[in-house]
This record gives sequence, C-alpha cells and structure tokens, in this order.
Amino acid sequence: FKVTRVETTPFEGQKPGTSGLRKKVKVFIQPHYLQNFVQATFNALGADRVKGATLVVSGDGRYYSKDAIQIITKMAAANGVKRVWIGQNGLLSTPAVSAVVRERVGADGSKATGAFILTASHNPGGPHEDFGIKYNMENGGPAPEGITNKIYENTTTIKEYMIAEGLPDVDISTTGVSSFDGPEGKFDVDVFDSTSDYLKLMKSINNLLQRHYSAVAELLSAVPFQFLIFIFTTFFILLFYLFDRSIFDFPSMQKVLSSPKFSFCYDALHGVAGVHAKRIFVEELGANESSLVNCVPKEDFGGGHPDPNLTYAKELVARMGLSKTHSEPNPPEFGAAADGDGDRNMVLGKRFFVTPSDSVAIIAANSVQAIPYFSGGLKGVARSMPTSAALDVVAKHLNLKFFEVPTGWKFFGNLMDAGMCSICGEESFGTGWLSGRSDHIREKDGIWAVLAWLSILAYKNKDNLGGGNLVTVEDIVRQHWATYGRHYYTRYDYENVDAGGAKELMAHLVKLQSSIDQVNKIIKGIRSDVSNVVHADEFEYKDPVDGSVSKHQGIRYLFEDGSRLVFRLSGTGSEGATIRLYIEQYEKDSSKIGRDSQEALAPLVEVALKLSKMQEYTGRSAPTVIT
Ligand code: VG1
Ligand code: CO
Repeated sequence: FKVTRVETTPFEGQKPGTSGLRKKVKVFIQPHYLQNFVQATFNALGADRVKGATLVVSGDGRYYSKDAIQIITKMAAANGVKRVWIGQNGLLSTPAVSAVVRERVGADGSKATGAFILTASHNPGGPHEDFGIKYNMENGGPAPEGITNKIYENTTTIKEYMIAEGLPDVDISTTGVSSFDGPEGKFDVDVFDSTSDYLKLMKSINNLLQRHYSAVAELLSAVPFQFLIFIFTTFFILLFYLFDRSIFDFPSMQKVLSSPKFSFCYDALHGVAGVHAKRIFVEELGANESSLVNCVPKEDFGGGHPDPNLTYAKELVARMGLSKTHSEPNPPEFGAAADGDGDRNMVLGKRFFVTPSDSVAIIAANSVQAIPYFSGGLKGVARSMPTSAALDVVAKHLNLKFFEVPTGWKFFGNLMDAGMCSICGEESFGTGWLSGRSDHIREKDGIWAVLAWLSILAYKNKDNLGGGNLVTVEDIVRQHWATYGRHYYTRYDYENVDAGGAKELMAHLVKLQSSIDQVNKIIKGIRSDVSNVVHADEFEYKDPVDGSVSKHQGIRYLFEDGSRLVFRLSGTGSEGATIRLYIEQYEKDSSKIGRDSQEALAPLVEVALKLSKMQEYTGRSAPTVIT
C-alpha cells in the first residue's frame, strides 16, 4: 500500500466527554468525521507513540464498528503504526481491551502500546442511535485529560489526514496474522480470540511467572552453561510461585454455581459481555447455559438500551422477581447484567436490588477473606464523588486509604499506577479493581464484579452448600447494613433535556450556594423534617499523584446529618443535555435500615426538586430513569 494525504476541514463538537467521543451514527458516518478524530488522536499522541506502535482496535460491536475498524486500520498503517490487533469479529469488552493492552504478547513478542475502543457504552446502537470512540494509553487506561484536550484542539484545526491506499479490507472474522508491505516496511494485522487473554488474567496465572518461563526457554536455547542457568532460574521461579496469588478461586466459584441450591442469571443486554460470559460462566465455571440471557451481541442491542439498571434490563429484572407487572414464582439466587461494552454491572439477589454504591463497599469489606488476590490486604479504596459514602465507612472501619475522585474512570488511573488503591467504584454500576502490581486492568469491569460477588457468595456459603441455609445476596447486604449502617441512595436522570435549560438550572444552583442561610430558609419552607445544609460547593479535585486540578465536577449540597444532594451534567450523552441528580441519606440506627429507599428519601427528593426548580428549568415533571 501507499500513503495518501486527504484534505479535510474541522467538524465542530469533537470534544471527548466523560469517556470518549459519542455521537449519533449519522454524525459519525459523514465523510471524514471519524477520520478527523482518529488523525487528531494520532497527532496528539505524537510520532514517538505512533511510529512503530502496536494498537488494539475493537469494541462492543455496535452498528458502524466494522466499517470503523477498517478505516482506523488503514489510517494506522498510513501513520506508521506497525501492528493492529483486532479481537475476532471486532469484539472486545472495554476491560478486555485493557487486559489485552497490558497482558497480551504477540507471536513476534510484541506488546500493545494503546487502543482505540469503539463503543458508546450504555447508549443504544443502530443506524439511528449512537456510536463512539475513545483512546486508551499504554497503561490500558483511558487517555488522561491532557491528551483528550489536545485531541480536541487538533480537531479544531485539522487540515488533512493520512490513509493507506491499496490496503485491502481485513477479514476480522477469522483469527490469524496478515502482513502487508507499506512504505515504512511490514504492517501486520493480527485477529485474535476475544476472550482468552482476559480469561487468563481472571484465572490469574501469575503473568510474571509465565513471562519468565518464556524468557528462560529462550535463554536455554541461546547460551552456553545451560544447566547452571536452568538451576539458577528455577530457584527464582519457585520463589515467584510462593508469592503467586491467583485473583479468583475458580474451583470454589464452580462449587457454588453447580450447587442445586444455587441458581444464576446473566443478562448481557446483547452487548459484548455476552461473548466473555459464555466462555467464563458456562465453559469455565459450569453455569447452566440457560443462565445466559441476551448473550449474543447485536449491532443494535436488540433495539434496547444496553444499560444495566432496573429500567432497561427488563428481562433480568422480571426473571429476578423485581418486575412490578410480572410475577416470577421462583427467581434465581443471583443475577447480574452488563452494559454494551461490558464495563458495567448490575447485581441482583432474589427479589432484591443491590445499589452499585453498596456493591463496591461490600466487595471492599469482604475482599480480604473472599478474594484470594486481596488476601494480603487492600492498598486503599476509591469512589467517584457522586457515589454514596458506603465505601467511606468501610475504609474507616478497616483503616484504609480512601480517595474521592470526579466522575469517570480516567481519574482512578493515577491512583492505580501509584499503587495507592485496590478497589474502586462508581454509583453508575461500575466497579473495578486495581493494584500496585503492574499487570492489571485500568477500566471498570462488569464481569470482574460478578466474579467478586460469586467469590463472596462462595466464601459465605463454604459450609452451607451440603446442608444448612444458603446465605443469600440479600442476607449479605443486610448484614453489611447492620455492621456499617445504610446509605439510602437514588439517582434521578433527566435525559435529553434542553441544553440551555440544563445550564440555567446549574447556574441557579451555583448562585444559591453563595448564601447557606438563604438555602436553609428555602429548604425549611419546603420540608421541616430534613436537616440543615452545612456546606455547598462545586466539586474540585486535585490529583494526589500528578497535582493536576479538575474543576466544575458537580454541585454538592452537604447536610448536617451526612445526607447529600449532588447535581451534575452528564458527559456521555450524544444529544441535548442529561441532568443527573444524586440523593443520599445515611442511617446508622439498625432499627431504621430496612425501609424502602424511595420512601426513605422522599423528603430529600422533594427538597432537591424544588430547590433546583427542576420542572421550571427542564419542563419535566418526572425523571427519565430512576436508579
Ligand atoms: C456516566 C457515569 C460515569 C461513568 C461514565 C462512563 O458518565 O455517570 O460514572 O464513568 O458514564 O461509563 P456521565 O458523564 O454520563 O454521568 V461507560 O459504561 O460509558 O464507559
Ligand atoms: Co460502559
């Protein structure tokens, strides 16, 4: 192939949001639109990171992904990238991409240096819905704001992009490496099995150990004194073995999943997690194939929102006995769902919903006993600002380092790289794990969360599977509340409201903050039974590792009794604006922890809606989604 330079002009609005650039497909398919963004990314990365690079290109399989993969591959070749790695059929969940960047070694010994992930995550897909793209760095995590800002700047001035002419479309349905000759030498496209590297990591075979084995094998074939080297390295390998900790205990999870007392249901909402779920839950852990719902990826997610919450994961919600209109005689003990790109999770028990904020707190509280990888203790924990303070309470009890970061996974990356944090999560159904060791995922991970819950269930039931009562998901959550208190929590989303109105609402709330007395007067006029606001601000974060500051990360009203109201504008939508309102109330009194959460939060909800003049600014009398 040869390199062609194509003239182009900037498009407005190519600013990456919370997690990459997300727009309607009809926007993305405009001539040069995707190309401009990809070239802007290459230019932002700079020649050092692009020439000779090995890039992963894959995603959640949504409509337009296949075309986008071909375009990006050709542009990568033209920009001097040496290898492109593609998951079979272009399918890789976001956490699997992260694992591949960090773990996979190509047949020629190469390692990936970055990734384009093609996804709009939980947004619907199809010709009339959303497409998205984001870049992840060599650490496997989302590009930090320094890079995303540069990408955006470049999109505003771009004049040309480069594309390979004469490079045929690659067959992404069959695994194998194809090589092409370009002006700067060979260019390889490697299509590989989507799940195996990710699974390897979850089973955590100590990767260090594996790498050493291959290094030793190479050494042995190449140098003299082979015998001495063999003895010497074997000694070290044995040492590594001693310190090796697998991440999950697969046999104990297998026992739970195969117990006649236990039943399971996993709904991938036709997203990419279905590919990994079949392999991991069914083939590896022995779950029944009928446990899997909507696990065949579809370009339009079957017409639904691939967003794992009580509103959009309808089928799972019904199966778990949580539907208001359908009664299920015998729901499974444990249910979970994923979003389109497999980084989110919703955890359900029989007729029971676990809030994501509780989920991360419960995983943190039980991890040392239940998850082998953490048996040596946790380095610290972190949550995003709007996530409930349930995790804070666990951190305090267990005397762990604790961090509160802005919304979006990119902010956890530095903490992970610096070895300051082991488990983190967001209220938006995102949980993940990190460690100071250099070999782990830098994205939230839907399947990881399910494995973490299965591990906790296995641990709590290790003596009950033969006889005795099963400790259920609900039991685990209630025990947790009894120990740590309960954070009643809810989120109201007003999707696709008028952007002007949304901005005015936010400005109104910021203005109110100048007088707390005034705010309290207004609140007392709305409800006399809520406590006083003691502090209000716009959340600002100073990264403890690199000192960078992120401002305007959401408006907070903090109450005397620990309650919180948080207002934010979403950064992942593709049209209009989405207002998120987060409402939280802490209850320590164990006689009051069993209430219905909407009922318990009703006074605060009323205050939030009236204080913000929600209906006035948005014209909406009710939210689109309540989680
Ligand atoms: C939302 C969530 C946030 C999450 C982000 C990406 O962002 O609130 O917690 O990290 O989506 O998730 P926003 O800006 O719309 O509130 V995903 O699953 O899109 O990668
Ligand atoms: Co997602």
